[in-house]
Amino acid sequence: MKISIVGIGYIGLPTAVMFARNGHQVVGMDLNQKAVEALNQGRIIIEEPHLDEAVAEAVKSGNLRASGRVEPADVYIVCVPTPILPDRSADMRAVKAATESLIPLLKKGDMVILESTSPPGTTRDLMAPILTGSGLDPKTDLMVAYCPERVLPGRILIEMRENNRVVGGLTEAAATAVRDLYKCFVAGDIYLTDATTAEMTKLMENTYRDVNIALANELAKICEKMGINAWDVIGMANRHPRVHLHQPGPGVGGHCIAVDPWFIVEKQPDLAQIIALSRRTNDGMPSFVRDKVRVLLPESGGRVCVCGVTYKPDVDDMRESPAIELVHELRALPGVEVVVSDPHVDFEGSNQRTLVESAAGADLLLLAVNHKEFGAPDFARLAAVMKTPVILDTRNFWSSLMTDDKGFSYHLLGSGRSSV
Ligand code: SAJ
Repeated sequence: MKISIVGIGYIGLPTAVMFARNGHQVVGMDLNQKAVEALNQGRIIIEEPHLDEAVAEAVKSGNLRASGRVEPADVYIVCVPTPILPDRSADMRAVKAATESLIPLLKKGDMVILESTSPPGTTRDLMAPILTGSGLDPKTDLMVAYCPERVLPGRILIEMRENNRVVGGLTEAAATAVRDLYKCFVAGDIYLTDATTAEMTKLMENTYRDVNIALANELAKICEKMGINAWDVIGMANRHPRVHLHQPGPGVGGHCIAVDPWFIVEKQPDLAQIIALSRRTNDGMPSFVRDKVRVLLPESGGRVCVCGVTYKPDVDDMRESPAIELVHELRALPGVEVVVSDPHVDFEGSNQRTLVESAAGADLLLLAVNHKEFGAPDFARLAAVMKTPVILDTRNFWSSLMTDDKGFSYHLLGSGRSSV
């Protein structure tokens, strides 16, 4: 089949590769000219393990290319961003524009699939009415469905193949047709439902994680007050066969978990109480960490070396990163200076110098992101170059390395027994 993918970012591009590998003719469309040029040369402009080789191979095979406009096809897959607006409602402009761009191209029997994470009701109430503009009936003339991705950045190519999927059709026939299409590369099970149920399912998966992380962050604050260690509590509670507490940290980032729960709140603000409170709890973590830093620094201020600014370890993605929010909040404190070290991104030259160079003269080393490069630093050298050897570890990444006398005053987020 000929497949047009609208949006070749973190999800659209790997999806395009999967279909191209399996014999379909795929054209990826993007408004970003750089993404289009790169793809046509078999290159990528994002960081994701093995995606570069997979793209190069698919382009070479002749099954994948890019274009600056949507091309006529049998299947249209919309993978555009749905960011959040300042009032915390979903910005659906890209989905709307992408759907409108299909109107002149649609013919009877075509499939229209939405993958973008969207508020419940989007496929039925936003897309379908736009699609009627083609003169075709979205229920009887087209196959319209919502088919969300569930892949974890860093493992996208593996999870795209292996994860189970949910397909929500505007009709049963649409859900079945879309399942049969995705079967060419999905090794997991594919479950069929209606579009709105599938949209809510996608949002609840990330909301479940957000609420669980909020619970861990609340536990961290409670344990600090009570002089115990939240990481020990979590480790032991998780030995229970039906308990899976998540991990505290300086906040929740990324374009999914920090955003998606608001799409439920938007629809049912009076009912979505735990969901909204969890979002606020996690959004409050950078300020909570800032207040800890203030206590650990000399009264007049000082220099903080922040280790890691991406939204999670071992990725180059800074979207909604709580570590960046933390940097801004620290800088708003009088007399506080911040230097960032991060080998994965260039944030004010963060990847141009070593950790030891970044930490020189600092009063506090703040571990914000547990990148593998920070796994076993040379603590002796760090202590020697820093002005005051103090550590605040927000990820429990270094506690096991602090057994010998490393010359540091070590503080752990979520632990009332802060100094080892
Ligand atoms: N985090 C914690 N504590 C934890 C786990 C994560 O503080 O115990 C933080 C991370 O540091 C990060 C944020 O949460 O800032 C999100 O990271 P993540 O690894 O949990 O998730 P994402 O955003 O990279 O990917 C999620 C995944 N969803 C779930 O696991 C339910 C992925 O499967 C989805 O496909 C993706 O969102 C998406 O695109 O929606």
